[in-house]
Amino acid sequence: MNIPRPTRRHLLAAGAAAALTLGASTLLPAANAMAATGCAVTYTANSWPGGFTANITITNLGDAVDGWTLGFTFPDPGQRVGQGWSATYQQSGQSVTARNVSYNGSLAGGGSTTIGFNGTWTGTSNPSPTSFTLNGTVCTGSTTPTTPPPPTTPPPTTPPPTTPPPTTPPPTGQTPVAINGQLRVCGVNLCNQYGRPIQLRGMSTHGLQWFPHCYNDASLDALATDWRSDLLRIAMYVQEDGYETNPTAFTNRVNTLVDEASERGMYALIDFHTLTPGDPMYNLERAKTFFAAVSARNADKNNVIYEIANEPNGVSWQTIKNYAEQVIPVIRANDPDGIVIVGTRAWSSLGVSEGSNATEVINNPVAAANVMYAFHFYAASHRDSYRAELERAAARLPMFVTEFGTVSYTGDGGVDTASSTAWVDLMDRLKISYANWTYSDKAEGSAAFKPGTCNGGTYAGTSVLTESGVFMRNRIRTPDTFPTS
Ligand code: IDC
Repeated sequence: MNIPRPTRRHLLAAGAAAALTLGASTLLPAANAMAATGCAVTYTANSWPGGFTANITITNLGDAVDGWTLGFTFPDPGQRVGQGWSATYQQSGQSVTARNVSYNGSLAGGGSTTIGFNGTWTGTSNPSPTSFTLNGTVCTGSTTPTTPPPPTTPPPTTPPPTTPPPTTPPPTGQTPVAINGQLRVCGVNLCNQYGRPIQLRGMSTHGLQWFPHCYNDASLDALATDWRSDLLRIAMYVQEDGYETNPTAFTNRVNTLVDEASERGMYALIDFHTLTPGDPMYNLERAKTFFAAVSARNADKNNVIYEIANEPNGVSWQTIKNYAEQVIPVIRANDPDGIVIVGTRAWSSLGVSEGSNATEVINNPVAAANVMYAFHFYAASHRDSYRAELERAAARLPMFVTEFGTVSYTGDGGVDTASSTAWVDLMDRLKISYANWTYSDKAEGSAAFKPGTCNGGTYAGTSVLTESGVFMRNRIRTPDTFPTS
């Protein structure tokens, strides 16, 4: 029998090191198009006490594959995959599988792709996996050793954005959705269809049950074209005369507003606005029912983001995480690439307002890909210490400010211009997306419109705006700088 000799190839690994790889396993029948017949993997990890970021470059050394699964085993039982990007991860014990996402499933012979994840570890070291499989075939590429943990503070790791999908055509329109397309989380960033980090800036509705008349063609036109908003957050209260009183009507109302945002090229952030009670588990079944419906209805859209619990309070991060890990699969079953935003402890303050901090999330992230974490603040109540914690967290977690006010946490009172400016500057600098509370005419300081505005037909310009509205419109309507390649 004539067994072909394995061919030897060199692969230049990212960075300075060159890894010698073997294109082996040519014994597999070529007829099996889904089997990789040879592969090389380069695994690099930056570690700090308790956490790490891993990047994995997969090179297909055999026939082209259409769809792939990478398998590997962590050497240490304390190693866990957290937030991942460019692949869907599953972990069972120490075994991990990473499946391709839609844009990187086709790997030509000789083609490569890079995926990654943030992870946690508990042992005395954080060893790299040493054996990888691609569609069941053992890869013979070498791995590079894990960087030894630095003694104290973790490095601010911002994993590089993944290679953009090669075939994305230039945008055909100028709206935020036309330019950016389907978003995904990459490292700690929100990335557009070109794999480049972006920031979305926009407004939140008030409670749909109280201000239905504020969301109409004229007001949404003004939001899209006069404010040049990138997104509309649709705040659907669950209690307080909200969803629980008429699930069908509120679901329909949310879907209609998703359509209105879509028509105007804005992203739609569907907010399951839990507040009191603060335990999201109280609403678990309602959340599953609601998100099953809206994710099925909107699965084909590329502009929908799901916020599954507005402001958990009085509950542990573990409880919130348990809730998220039950609701996310319901969404993913219908809309696999939709981004999900998870509320954090203490009114989405990353725990700070209950004396904790972001470490509880960093060390125990939600076990799902394409997830971001919510941070909320009210500028007249929350200042330097909250800003510092958001900045610290944002170096390690994908953060999204799904709600903030320029006033006090009551939603009322005067605008704190200095603090609001510091906050918006910070979010701009870190490319943290945000939605301001509220695009409504309620007689309270946080509302953008003067009382009575929603009874008339004019929403554009500044004459209808409050001090908060003028401030936010000025900040939101400056040109976006979305990268397109
Ligand atoms: C407030 C509204 C206020 C309303 C109240 C009802 O501004 O008009 O009467 O809710 O519960 C949040 C919440 C958000 C609050 C807002 C201001 O997410 O629902 O809205 N806030 O208090 N978290 C911190 C502040």
